[in-house]
Amino acid sequence: MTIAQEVRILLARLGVAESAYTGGTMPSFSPVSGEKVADIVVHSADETGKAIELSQAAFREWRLVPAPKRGELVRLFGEELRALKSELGRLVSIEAGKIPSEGLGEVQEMIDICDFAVGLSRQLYGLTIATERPGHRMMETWHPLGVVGVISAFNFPVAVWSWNAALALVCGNSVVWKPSEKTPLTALACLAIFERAAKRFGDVPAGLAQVIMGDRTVGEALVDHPKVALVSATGSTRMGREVGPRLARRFARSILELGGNNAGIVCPSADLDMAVRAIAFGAMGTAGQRCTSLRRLFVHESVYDTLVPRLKKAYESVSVGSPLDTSALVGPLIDKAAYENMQKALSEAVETGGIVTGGKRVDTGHDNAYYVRPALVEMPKQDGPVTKETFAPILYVMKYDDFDEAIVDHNAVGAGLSSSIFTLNLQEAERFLSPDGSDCGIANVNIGTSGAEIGGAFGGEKETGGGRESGSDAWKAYMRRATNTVNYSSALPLAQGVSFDI
Ligand code: UN1
Repeated sequence: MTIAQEVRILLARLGVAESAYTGGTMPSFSPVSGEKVADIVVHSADETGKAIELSQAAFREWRLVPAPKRGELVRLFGEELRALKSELGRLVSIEAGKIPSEGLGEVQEMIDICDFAVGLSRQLYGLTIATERPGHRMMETWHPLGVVGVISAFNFPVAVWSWNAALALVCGNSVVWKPSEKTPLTALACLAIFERAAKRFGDVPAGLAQVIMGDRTVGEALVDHPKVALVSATGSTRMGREVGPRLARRFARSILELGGNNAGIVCPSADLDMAVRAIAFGAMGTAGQRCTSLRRLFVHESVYDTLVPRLKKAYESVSVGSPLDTSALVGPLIDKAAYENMQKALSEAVETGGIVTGGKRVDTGHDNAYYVRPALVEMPKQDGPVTKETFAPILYVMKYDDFDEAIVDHNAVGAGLSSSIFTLNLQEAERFLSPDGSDCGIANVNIGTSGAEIGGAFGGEKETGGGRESGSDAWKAYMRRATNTVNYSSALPLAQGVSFDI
């Protein structure tokens, strides 16, 4: 069976109408073999506008449904996802090239956020605040916000949408999703699964969750539409630099989840067995195509000559191959451009004095599929390509002798998403988590940079964009806050002691 044939079978099981992915103008490819698997029907800017109008109408109804009842829809969605986990996980492997456990893991992340959002639907708490006036009560109320636009990237084609959608829906919003052009099929599948849940729920307003397909003109129409209250955008810093100001211009809200150039520090006391495994998964897992992938490593000089050879061995032995019919741990890069960017970064690294292990293309018999051996690059210092994010499995390794300097170098890049330290020394660990330690949104001790749980707020600082999604109180970004003061006395005392007697 060809991949295209399997895609058809999976999409039929997932409930996607054939008309959405045949005869359209946007070809969709599988990075596993490079073959075309579908022709997606795209939306014009006009159709995007209509989808947003429908979403606005759905929002007006949905915001009046009690939050725990909204949670019931998300609970049903989680149930449908559980039932179709293997099909959707497989489609993620086909479309994004993830190995099976990571494809399934992504769907698990969707299920987990649904569970989280269901609980949240009974916990959209506001504070009661002490008022300075007698006979008054002050409180805050959280209200639904409006149409939430979601722009997602190819590397987490289903989980990132669900972090946003599950929260947005329990918060009383409607959702319009513009997926990556590289992963439209999984988006169609998510919507079809959602529709099953909506049918079981019964009274869901039409257009509560929608997907719009197309290139950046569709994304721009979403970003610029006056009825879209919030856009949550995941992608490159370059994309964020365009989206952020456009939203700010019309005072719309944004959640920006942009690039990462994540680092780890390996200290003299580190448990090296643990560090090797964590570094291997962080840097080579998902073929280095997570925004949380480990890209820079600072190793103390006292352990450098023990750790680095062990890492090189892991790099030389890791299996690279098809995620569909081998047990390889590293699948393909998403496309040719990703491969070329990787090679460019590697040659820049060599020009800057780097020594490369790995990095070569692996021949799988598919001309249009791009498999590479992950690259470990020993660098004399943090320079050249090390300071930029290259979305590929490249790990730059540098030696340090002074902990304070290692922290300074750790923070000396544009992005600020994820970070980790490997140490058994309490002072180093706590220092890394302290105000003058890691400047990232995620800082871990004895855990790699990637693979965050949904329960925490996810996102980062500086060029990563500052947005937070998923757990903790990230839900607040999807609601508007009203401060309410009620006077239940028969006097009218003014705040700040002001008198105004007429
Ligand atoms: C991303 O790469 O855009 O922490 C998201 C992780 C995953 C999410 C990554 N839970 O690696």
